Amino acid sequence: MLRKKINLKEKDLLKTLNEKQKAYVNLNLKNPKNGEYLLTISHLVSGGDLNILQAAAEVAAESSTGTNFKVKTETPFSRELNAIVYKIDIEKNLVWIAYPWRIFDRGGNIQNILTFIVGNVLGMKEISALKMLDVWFPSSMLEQYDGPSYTLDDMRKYLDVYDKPILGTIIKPKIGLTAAEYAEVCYDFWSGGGDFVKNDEPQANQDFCEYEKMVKFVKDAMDKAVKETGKKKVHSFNVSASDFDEMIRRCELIRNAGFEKGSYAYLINGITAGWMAVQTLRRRYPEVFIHFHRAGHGGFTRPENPIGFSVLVLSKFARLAGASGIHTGTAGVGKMKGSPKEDITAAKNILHLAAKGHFFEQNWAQVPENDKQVIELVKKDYAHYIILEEDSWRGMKKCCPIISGGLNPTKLKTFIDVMGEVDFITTMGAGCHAHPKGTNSGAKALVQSMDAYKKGIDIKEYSKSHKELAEAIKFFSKNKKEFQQVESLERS
Ligand code: CAP
Ligand code: MG
Repeated sequence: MLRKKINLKEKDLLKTLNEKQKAYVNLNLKNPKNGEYLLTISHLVSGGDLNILQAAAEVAAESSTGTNFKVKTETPFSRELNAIVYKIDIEKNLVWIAYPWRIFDRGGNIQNILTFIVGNVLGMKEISALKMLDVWFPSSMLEQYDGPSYTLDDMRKYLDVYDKPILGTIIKPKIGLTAAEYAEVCYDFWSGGGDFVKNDEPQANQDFCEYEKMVKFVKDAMDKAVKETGKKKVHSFNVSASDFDEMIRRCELIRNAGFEKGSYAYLINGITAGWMAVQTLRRRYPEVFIHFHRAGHGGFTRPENPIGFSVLVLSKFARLAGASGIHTGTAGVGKMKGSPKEDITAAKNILHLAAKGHFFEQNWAQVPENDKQVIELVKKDYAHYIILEEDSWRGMKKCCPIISGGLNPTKLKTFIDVMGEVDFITTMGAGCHAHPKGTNSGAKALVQSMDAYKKGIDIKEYSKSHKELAEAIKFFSKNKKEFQQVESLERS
């Protein structure tokens, strides 16, 4: 009965379309998953006096071949490239749009896709809400895009760290330390047992911390820590810059500063520096971990924003672009807005070879449908490490969730329990450097918290014989709001 009613409504809505709008709607599109289309689903509320289907048609037009009037210059071929509204849910204000992926610039150009599908349409009068919730790439399209090259698996091999998160920090204060002071904090963290240090996202070439000096002193600090601990270390350098030449200059400076391959990563502020920067780094430096920091993403992704796109959409494009890792949020455990449904769904979709999104099941493998045996392996996904190890043609490598933002050693288990697995990098800034006894103790507390988790011992119990952890618990649990409950992970 329900279907009938909605059909009737759909039929009524179809009658309201003008000639131009009709060319962008086909609610009977046969098999949108035939490989011809990139698929999107968005929450859409129309603007002005348009109904949802009219507004959706206007969005499909503006985000593919059209504009506000039907033009005389259309051709039979250009009409073939129209995006098509192929499904709507009137009650939930949801619209599904199919984009012939041939309309996108050849050569794997991510910014071009986003310019189409979340470009002008976000500014149109015809909508008052337009939020892309999920996106689906057919395997026929995946092959056109780079995907990650140097991955978390490579970093694990380099660090010899398996079956637990890579333990990292962000140097704080966010900015203001001299190069020597900065390197000192790196040394304190690494010698305390930490694996991974990153520049904070605004750290660049400020006059009080000259880039060249920072790089050199970090190398000295790393060498000292490696020698003393016998463990490899990694530093992620922010290479976001004023222009590509300067970005490349910084990359070259780092790779010629004597660092071992694998001991450095390139951090790029993907939202403010842009997708061309992300892809330039991926293509020029396939042997380096490309670390996508997403500062500014909140303008598009915050759940209360009616216009933009989801963390899932941003993260899936980062994998397509070839980022080795992207921040995916702490699912509300840390300081940033987020939820398990949003952040964990994003993390799993970029980590695994097949994963359920908010609406689409994304398969990152390029395996023919009739290859049932391999499809089974992909589905189980444990073969991810094997299936791509030997047979890279079979799929797109993993992109590592980077979990940061207000975490501290007392929250590590909470997050792992929400995530349900440990294949990620975690970076704790204040969570390490606010430790009452300083960075080195902060690092030790983090390592101890991880050890407690691995042994299945409650951190309070474990802290009885580990003083740095005890001090961390005392300090961080002072602030009650820190323990705000994490929303349960609703199964989407
Ligand atoms: C974390 C951080 C990261 C945020 C980004 C900061 O510092 O360095 O940039 O994690 O958020 O500047 O806030 P703290 P997200 O560990 O001291 O919070 O990871 O959600 O993109
Ligand atoms: Mg930061």
